[in-house]
Amino acid sequence: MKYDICVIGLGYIGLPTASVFATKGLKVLGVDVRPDVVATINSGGLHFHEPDLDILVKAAVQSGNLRAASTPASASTFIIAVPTPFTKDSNGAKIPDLSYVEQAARAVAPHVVAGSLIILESTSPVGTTEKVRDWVHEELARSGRVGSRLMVNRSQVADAHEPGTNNPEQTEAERRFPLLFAHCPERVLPGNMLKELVANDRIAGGLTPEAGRAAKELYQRFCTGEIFLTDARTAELAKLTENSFRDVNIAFANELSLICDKLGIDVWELIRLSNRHPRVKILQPGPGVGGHCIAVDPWFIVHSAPDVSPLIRTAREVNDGKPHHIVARVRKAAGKMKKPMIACLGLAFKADIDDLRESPAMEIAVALAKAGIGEVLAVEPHVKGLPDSLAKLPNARFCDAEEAVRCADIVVLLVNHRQFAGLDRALLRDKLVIDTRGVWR
Ligand code: SAJ
Repeated sequence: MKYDICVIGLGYIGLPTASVFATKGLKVLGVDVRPDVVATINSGGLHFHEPDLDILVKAAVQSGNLRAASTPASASTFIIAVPTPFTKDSNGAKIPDLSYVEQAARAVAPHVVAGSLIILESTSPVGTTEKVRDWVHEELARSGRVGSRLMVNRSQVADAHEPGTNNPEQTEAERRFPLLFAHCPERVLPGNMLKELVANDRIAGGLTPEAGRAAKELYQRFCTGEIFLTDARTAELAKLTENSFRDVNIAFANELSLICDKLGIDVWELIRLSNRHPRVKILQPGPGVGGHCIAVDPWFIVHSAPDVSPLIRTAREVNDGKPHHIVARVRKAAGKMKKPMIACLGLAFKADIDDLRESPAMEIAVALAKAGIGEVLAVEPHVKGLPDSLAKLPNARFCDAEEAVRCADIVVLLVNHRQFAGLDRALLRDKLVIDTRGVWR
């Protein structure tokens, strides 16, 4: 059977995207390397929490339009939505890890036909869509589907062009076996994904104008926002720019919180008042910046242009430094107490979700438990038990919020989950409270 779309990677982006296309009547094959994820989705279930996504996935699977599998199959369009984490080089510098994208590109190659559209949705460093094209063509050559002697050296073709522009020239193989490549980054906010997936404006960046137009036409099947055409490199940098913009702005708020701690000023009041200026809109400080996007993507810019990105780098460093500052505050609060009970309220990377990836709250709870500053009573209403990195430590146990606060000497509010805002404040009396989110002011 030939599918309309084959989506590689059924995570936070791939699964909602596959499901929404399926509910619009397209035949979608979702591919994931994890057999448990494939089985869960085929039974109409969900392997992570996102409001209302369960209903969408169930509807998509029950309609018969969405099926999950472990390997790709023939389709008109391939969407790559796999992780792009960073790794460290031998000098400790953060560098993008494109191995999942490469694996996905090579895996779809046997299933493409002339005219297939291949879309990279994963947030990626500038130039990755071109790499996807080259990996696919390498596989085509390797398998003999285009004569390998036709694979002229692409770098020779590229040399003739201004670096940083999409190269309009094609290799002979590309002329004989035309494929359309585009980068169409997502912009959905975890916790509000379904609404934003449909309503947000999008960017479709083609390696060729034709590829951009084909991608735009596809997303118009469900996207009610405007879709802007550009080239792939601009689209790649636009996505990184959006998340870096937010990171820099949060870093400003976090730096203010450090200044206020030093000067004995309430940072929340300061920001509230400053924001009454018509052109000032300061974000909120917190225990640090988490998640798999904002804490990662700015590094992709820094990696590709290190000499000219000191602001973006420093913002990352300010935000990454914030968890250490909170640990130091807890240590100071513990003072000479012997093994105090420390309630850590929240482990997720932000409010009302279950995602612990790159979570500063987790980093803080683990650091407190490891340092043996006290006994950590970890509270996270959106997960079932202690995550592995805490479970293996002797000084940590899983609690519900009320029990943790009752037992605690020090209460550290790390995530502004709705449930914590409603906590009986009388329970906080006589406790040392460190509210990193300004919830209980
Ligand atoms: N945070 C603060 N203070 C704030 C706002 C956020 O400390 O004022 C923290 C949060 O607690 C969290 C982190 O920043 O730890 C990131 O949270 P977020 O809500 O700002 O963003 P994400 O990571 O959930 O989603 C972002 C969004 N990007 C932008 O808003 C520019 C989303 O639109 C992207 O689609 C997503 O990254 C992504 O997938 O790239």
